Amino acid sequence: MSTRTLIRGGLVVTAADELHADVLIEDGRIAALAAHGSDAAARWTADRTIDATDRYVIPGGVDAHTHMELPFGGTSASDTFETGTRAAAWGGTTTIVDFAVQSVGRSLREGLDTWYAKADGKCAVDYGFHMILSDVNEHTLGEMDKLVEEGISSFKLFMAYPGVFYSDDGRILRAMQRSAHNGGLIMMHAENGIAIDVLVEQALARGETDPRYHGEVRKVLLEAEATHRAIQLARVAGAPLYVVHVSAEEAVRELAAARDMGLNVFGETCPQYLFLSTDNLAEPGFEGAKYVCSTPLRPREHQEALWRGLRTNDLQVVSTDHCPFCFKGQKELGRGDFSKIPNGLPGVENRMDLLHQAVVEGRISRRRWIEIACATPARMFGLYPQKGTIAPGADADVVIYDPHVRQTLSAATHHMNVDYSAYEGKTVTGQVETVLSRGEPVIEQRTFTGRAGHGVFTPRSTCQYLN
Ligand code: DUC
Ligand code: ZN
Ligand code: ZN
Ligand code: ZN
Repeated sequence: MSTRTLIRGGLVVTAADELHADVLIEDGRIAALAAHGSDAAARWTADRTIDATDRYVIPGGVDAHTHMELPFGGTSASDTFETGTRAAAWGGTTTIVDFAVQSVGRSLREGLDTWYAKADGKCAVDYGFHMILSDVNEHTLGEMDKLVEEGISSFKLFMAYPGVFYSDDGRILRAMQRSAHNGGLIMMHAENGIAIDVLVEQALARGETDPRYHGEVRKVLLEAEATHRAIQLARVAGAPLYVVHVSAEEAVRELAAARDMGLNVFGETCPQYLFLSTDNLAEPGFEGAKYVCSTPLRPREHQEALWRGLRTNDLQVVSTDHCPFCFKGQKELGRGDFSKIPNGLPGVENRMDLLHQAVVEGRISRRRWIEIACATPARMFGLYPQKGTIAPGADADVVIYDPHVRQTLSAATHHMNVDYSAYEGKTVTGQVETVLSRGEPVIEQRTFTGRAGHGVFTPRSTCQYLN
């Protein structure tokens, strides 16, 4: 039996348009849009009708960078696929692309199967995977081709974290050459980890152990250098490149220069780099540990360059790099040694609201909000138009967003499984009211009505931006 849902009276906002339209949903997909008050819309009947008057009707968010249950620094990210995707739904994100990890000495297959098992039957919203390459060798390279066919069309490499995820330039070049051939997109963690480790050792030897030194040793120049090097390697290989979690103005300049040359080079930033800074890392006592992530938070001046990059399209995507660790018992592992603080910030629940706040403040337009948070990540990672838009045939992943409500972000009210908020006490205007995932209500009037296992693995095609 077919179920029909009607969303009436809202302002439909996509990356391309804003229109007062009613939206008809049938069997989990968008069936049609018609002007609000038109004869066509007036004739529609449905099993359920959602009144969206004075609200926005937007595509569900696509967060292309999360780390649920990531093993890191002798502990594991505190959100499971169950708690993390539930929190995503609360925050208006209906698709995540998480990172499966290859362990050194193991195959991609083994790593991927481990991540399929972690997520299977647990997720509240749909999910895909990128693959982290920790051990590029002949076998791995062959496996990349098969993964692209399986819908895992992007691969993350690390120029940081020697001895853990790190790949040297030769391995990076080989993986890029392979991606040039199989259509995969290389995602780069661009920081010179070899140099950083020297600075870490020297800082600790001087007794500089507080969280703020995490920001000092992970220098802007070493992000810019690695970004530049990654771009040159990608040029040599003839491969596209997506640089993750760009935090520094100098790195944005490298991306802008590459794009001006016409290269398929893309950049992502994250809410923490847009809203937080080294001031947070320097909070008194050990509080700064809450803000330890890599790339690190930067001095406040860098925020303007990132916003500018988002406006000029030198940066195209805002993802969260959601990788939460509790302050108690996890961040505390680094008391007396900042290098032992597990790296990562919670944020999957906050992204849509923080970016809407940027709309309220006039930093970006409403359509650009949807573009950087929904449409472009979907296109970048081969999910469009199934995800990232509201158009006939698309999955009915739809958020009813109230742009007027003011809310204060806090660990006391968030749904992420972590004991602090990186945005504690911050007031923003706008809030998710109702969320549909493939037509099913998962949040209804700010009550969770979804279930673990509703979300399914979503295979992806290749990047839809390559020229
Ligand atoms: N950066 C983080 O902050 N956490 C996980 C991995 C990474 O690259
Ligand atoms: Zn209207
Ligand atoms: Zn990274
Ligand atoms: Zn990450």
